[in-house]
Amino acid sequence: MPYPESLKQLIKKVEATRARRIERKKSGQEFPALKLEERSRILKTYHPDVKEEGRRNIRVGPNKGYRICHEMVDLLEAKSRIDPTGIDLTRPDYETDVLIIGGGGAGTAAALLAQENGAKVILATKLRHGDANTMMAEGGIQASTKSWKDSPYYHYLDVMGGGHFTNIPELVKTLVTEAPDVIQWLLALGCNFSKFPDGTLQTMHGGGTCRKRMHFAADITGAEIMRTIRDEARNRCDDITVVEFSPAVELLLNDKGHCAGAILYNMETAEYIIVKAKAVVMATGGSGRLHVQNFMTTNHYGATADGVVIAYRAGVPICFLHTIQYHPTGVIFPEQAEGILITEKFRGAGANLVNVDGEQFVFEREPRDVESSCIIRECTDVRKGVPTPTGKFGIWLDSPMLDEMFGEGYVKKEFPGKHILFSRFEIDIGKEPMLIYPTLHYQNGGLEYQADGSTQLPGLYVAGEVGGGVHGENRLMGNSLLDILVFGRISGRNAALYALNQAEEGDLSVEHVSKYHAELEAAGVVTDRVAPMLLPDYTQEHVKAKQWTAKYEGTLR
Ligand code: MEZ
Repeated sequence: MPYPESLKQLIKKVEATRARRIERKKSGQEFPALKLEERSRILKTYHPDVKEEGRRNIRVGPNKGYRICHEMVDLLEAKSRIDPTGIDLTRPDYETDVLIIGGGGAGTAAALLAQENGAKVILATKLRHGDANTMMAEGGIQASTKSWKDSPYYHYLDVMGGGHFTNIPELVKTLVTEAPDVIQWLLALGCNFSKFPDGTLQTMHGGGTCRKRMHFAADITGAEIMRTIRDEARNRCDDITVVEFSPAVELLLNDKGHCAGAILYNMETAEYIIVKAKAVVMATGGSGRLHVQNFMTTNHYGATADGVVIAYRAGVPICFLHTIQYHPTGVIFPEQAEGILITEKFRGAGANLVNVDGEQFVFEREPRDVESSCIIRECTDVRKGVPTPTGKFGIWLDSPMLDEMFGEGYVKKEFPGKHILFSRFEIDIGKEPMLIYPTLHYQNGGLEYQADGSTQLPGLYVAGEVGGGVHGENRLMGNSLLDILVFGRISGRNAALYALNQAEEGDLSVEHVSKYHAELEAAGVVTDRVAPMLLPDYTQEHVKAKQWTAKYEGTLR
């Protein structure tokens, strides 16, 4: 649906201020960035994380008493999908050196490095290989590859500043020092980053960066990275077996208390599959599909926190899950595209955010949590949001100013993904601005892990969004694609070395699940919910009210 007349009228106000805003930018006078104290005041008032009514204490497990969002607590206080007392673990369906749970960027990078270090690998994934947040990442990957004007030192300071200096320093150090090698690795595998005519890599700013170190492939960077490493993994099929449509529903421990595999659920046949492994890499990604506080999300269909749930049951502590990242610019209209990411690369290139009067109200490259909070404030207390035909409020992201600054066709060339998406609604984003609102984007926290990828549970390694600590309380753009590759590679390698040199054999067990159930009961948790949830349920109440099937038979509904 193109913009209706009411919005076209409002766009005129954006156009009326555009020349002035461009002029100001060209003269080097940016809209002033917020001071640290102002940032902190705005975050404390407007960021969704601070809503006390949105959170409660977990009553069980290693982080008992930790206060996080209801949606995550609901899952951590749910029962297993299986009856742990009724399973025969003596005859596994598969045996392998390293089991990787998750088929996105982190899992695939881990598979490659585990294989290179001599391991036989099974990669199990809930949907298809590559159906993951990596595939949907748009704007870029940070790395200080330009040593004449940048270094891991500046990158480190940016990551720590973005995370409000709460990040775990050792993880950050690993992230930034490994970053340039990751870019070289991707290039060697055939990843097509955007380059200048002389062949040097293009880089630009992201929110909260002091140097231009964002590498990108137009606005489909994640898809290009995923294509590259997935092809490579599939080409190593003698050693890497990919099992699709088979999410993990529990970890297996052995009688030494070490991680020793997982139970998978075959989504086609509804069978449970036992995989015995000498080491496991957890790479299940994030949790946007929990729609915390009813926020829309950029995340893929399977982002339901499965890895956090099953590792927590097995005793792995969590951290930083009290913070969730809302990406400032999600589509708020047209409603068919609601929640979809509009890359920060627009703001990195200089596109302003403007209110219903066409006025800029925030510097476009504030860190994400600050930028999102300013947008929420503008649409609520300030009452200068743009009313959408669906009864919501949004803010204009002035993409046409980029065509005016850098030449006609710039937006179409640099942002082909978004240009195509909006053209389906007969909106040319080189000529008309986009309507945005913050959208649930990233799970800042997750499972606790060390810089070598290991966790408190021997034999269990972590990589990517399922882990917490490296980004502290707020991740900066482009450090997620980096995180999945840095820690995917490290965890894959170390899981292989552990599997081949250290792992001890033992009888398989799911005793920890029985213990968890007992703990739930002792804590007085009454629930019929089971977790991991695997897929979100969007069935509306009026539809549920008419789902009258008395008894399900196989797949018949
Ligand atoms: O790291 C991200 O989340 C990212 C690159 C997103 C984007 O805005 O493009």
